[in-house]
Amino acid sequence: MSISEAIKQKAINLGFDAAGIASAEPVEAKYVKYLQNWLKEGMNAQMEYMQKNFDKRIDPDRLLEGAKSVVCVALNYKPPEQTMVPAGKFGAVANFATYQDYHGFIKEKLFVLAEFIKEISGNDDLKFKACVDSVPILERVFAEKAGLGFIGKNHMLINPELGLQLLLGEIITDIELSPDKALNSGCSDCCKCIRACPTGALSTGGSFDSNKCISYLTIEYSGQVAAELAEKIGDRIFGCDECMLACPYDMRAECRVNKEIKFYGDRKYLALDSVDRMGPSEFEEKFKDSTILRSGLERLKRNAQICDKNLSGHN
Ligand code: B12
Ligand code: SF4
Ligand code: SF4
Repeated sequence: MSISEAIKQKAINLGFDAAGIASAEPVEAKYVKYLQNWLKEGMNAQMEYMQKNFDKRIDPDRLLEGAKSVVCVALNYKPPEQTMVPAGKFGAVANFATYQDYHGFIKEKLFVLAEFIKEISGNDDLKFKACVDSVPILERVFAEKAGLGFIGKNHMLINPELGLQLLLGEIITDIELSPDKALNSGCSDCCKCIRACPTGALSTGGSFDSNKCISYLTIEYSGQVAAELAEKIGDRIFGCDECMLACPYDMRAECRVNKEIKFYGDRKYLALDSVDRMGPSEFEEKFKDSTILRSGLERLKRNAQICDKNLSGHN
């Protein structure tokens, strides 16, 4: 088995559902242009961090000098069971947030994988950078390049077998590995996700407007949500899965295999009155190992009020 194959096999043994390798060359010009326009048009809304580190986002060498390869991994989090919608006033949490915070979970495994790469390549001086979400790198573009899937019209990285409820991570390293080929697959003439998006954040022209995205509004945005958007949030208290759940690739996807990442079925629906009453210490205790903690109690309470209004039928 080649070193590259052994690394991918190790990633699977560590509990990832897919692994692939991309060269660390800068991303193609079409992606650079897309990102430039996206930022110029203010599609990043108030996520100022997206305006920073442009060079790093498109070129791994800016993140790790001498970068040669990017080992990309994906973790399937499609829940094995559907939680019943409880009667009463509850806010729905996006599936990724019904697990323990994935950032630490994936990063720990990437460090083990990096140690393995050092060992198998016999290179003690190997340089690497482990990335999950917050590192400025276009994760979906590298995952696509590494053959893990294709980028759909909902902008998600879609693997034909595993679907799109996938979390991504990467190891940028300075050793030369054999790159995989990108998949030859795509959405063809389907547009289900665009029709399913409650706010029109997605367009057939390929744009993605964070200003309208419920995931952005409920997780990242801290101001008051404009009334016409607030009513479209419905009962979504944290994140949004609509453009994924509408996708045929999700319907036929396998469910999560990894049983190591902690799943909290009871976080799928949060009682709105209990969020309203929640104090800081209860919030920290309940969500200490959750991505919900990062957004803070104030935002969660604001979202609960929006959901409450929507469920009461007046806005
Ligand atoms: C900022 C961000 C957000 C923002 C903005 C979303 C967005 N579409 O950019 C908000 C808060 C809205 C968000 C929401 C979500 N996010 Co988010 N987010 C990120 C983050 C940190 C950066 C993404 C980014 O670079 N955006 C910039 C824009 C320009 O990127 P883009 O729309 O994907 O477009 C690029 C390519 O896809 C491609 N492209 C796309 N369309 C087209 C069309 C044409 C014509 C061309 C040429 C190119 C092109 O070109 C662009 C490159 O420049 C990444 C982590 C990372 N470091 O990458 C996670 C990440 C993308 N998020 C993730 C997840 C899970 C989500 C949510 C599902 C969470 C939820 N359930 O609420 C939603 C999904 C929303 C959606 N449909 O995209 C996962 C996605 C995994 C996957 N399978 O794809 C990531 C990779 C985190 C991770 N490590 O797993 N997110
Ligand atoms: S996450 Fe929700 S609001 Fe955002 S693009 Fe997808 S369906 Fe639309
Ligand atoms: S719903 Fe259709 S258009 Fe949207 S990502 Fe899935 S296959 Fe592509």
